[in-house]
Amino acid sequence: DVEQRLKSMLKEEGSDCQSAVTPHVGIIMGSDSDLPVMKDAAKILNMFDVPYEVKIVSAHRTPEMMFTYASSARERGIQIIIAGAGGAAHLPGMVAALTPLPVIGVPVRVSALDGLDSLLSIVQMPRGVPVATVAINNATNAGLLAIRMLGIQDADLLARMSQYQEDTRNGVLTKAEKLEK
Ligand code: RP5
Repeated sequence: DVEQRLKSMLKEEGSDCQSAVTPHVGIIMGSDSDLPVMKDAAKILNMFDVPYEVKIVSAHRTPEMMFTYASSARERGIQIIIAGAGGAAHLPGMVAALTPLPVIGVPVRVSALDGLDSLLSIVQMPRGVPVATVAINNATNAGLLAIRMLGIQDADLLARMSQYQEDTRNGVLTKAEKLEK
């Protein structure tokens, strides 16, 4: 199943996968073919020790499941939904229409249109139904954005985000120094 596949993918990359009793973030995607992209969101949540769940939910192939998932997420304790899809990528927008929770959309590059189709399908939401859209295939940023949102109510998490930013900055400076030598 998808959680097992995610576990082995993350294990190969040295990132521990936690299975949570009460997930705070729901990572959903239209197809298991999105997993190689969407696993990067899980990696970030692992890094920050935030419990999450991962599910395949398709707006087109399993619309009833999408309805049930989105309309019950809040009462199950989910605080943020990260939704990835490619092509006619309706999943993030439809989920945002069905829940008051913040939804982060990840456009997955799948087709001949190089991901532009996915990006526009997700970002061009009508007024009143927002989806926070990250760059094409950038599930890492979806994970980081979720951490920042959760950090509003969690000072420790926000401090760790500041540390992450400092580490990122130091990484760039170290590379720059090496180039100068
Ligand atoms: C979308 O169609 C999925 O999110 C996926 O990105 C794309 C292709 O799905 P598969 O045909 O690979 O299952 O709904």
